[in-house]
Amino acid sequence: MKLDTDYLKSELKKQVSEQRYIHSIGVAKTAKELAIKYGEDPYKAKVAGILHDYTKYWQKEKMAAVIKENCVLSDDLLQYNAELWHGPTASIVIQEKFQIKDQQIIDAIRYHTSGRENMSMLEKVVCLADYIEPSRDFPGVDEIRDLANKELDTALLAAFNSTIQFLLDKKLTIYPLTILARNYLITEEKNKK
Ligand code: DGI
Ligand code: FE
Ligand code: FE
Repeated sequence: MKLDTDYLKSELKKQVSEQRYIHSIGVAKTAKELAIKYGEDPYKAKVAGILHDYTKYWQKEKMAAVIKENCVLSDDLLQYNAELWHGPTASIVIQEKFQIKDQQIIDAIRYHTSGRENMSMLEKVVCLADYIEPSRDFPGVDEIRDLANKELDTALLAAFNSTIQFLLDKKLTIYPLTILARNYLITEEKNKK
């Protein structure tokens, strides 16, 4: 059964700021376009895009409770930056709230911030769309937008490099999955040659 995406949007609107709502609609649109380009399901990309930041403004305590209650989520998350908590918690909350059972959509939401090794095509398009949707504006975003139309993996690698550089500059910890995601893409690229 397909969910009405206008309904999902109206529910998202109750959870986030106006700016975050616009961002999420942008991610949904960009993820759908990338999905079409790279042979993934555009509906799944749109749903994951709309809902990926659903819990972004939840209190830390509320997200921590979701992480502790759900053993599918690794509790090492709690030792890292709370910015990382909203993807995994959203992936849990939306299952009950919207009766979403599609594991690909759930994982695309769960890993949209950190990435991981061996990401599925849906995970890749949602993660990349999150970086390059139209309202995003940071140094280098246009280069990543150009790359996204030619080489998905190269664009995603550039996005992870940019995040890791940002974290290094700010002297913040780096979540291990982000490092593993980057290593994996580099190794894949070398193996292709
Ligand atoms: O939720 P968004 O703002 O749309 O984007 P996002 O889900 O990619 O969250 C990005 C924030 O998470 C960004 O400010 C960097 C921060 N962050 C903190 N620690 C890490 C991290 N991002 C990654 N990938 N890895 C980390 O270790
Ligand atoms: Fe996010
Ligand atoms: Fe986002």
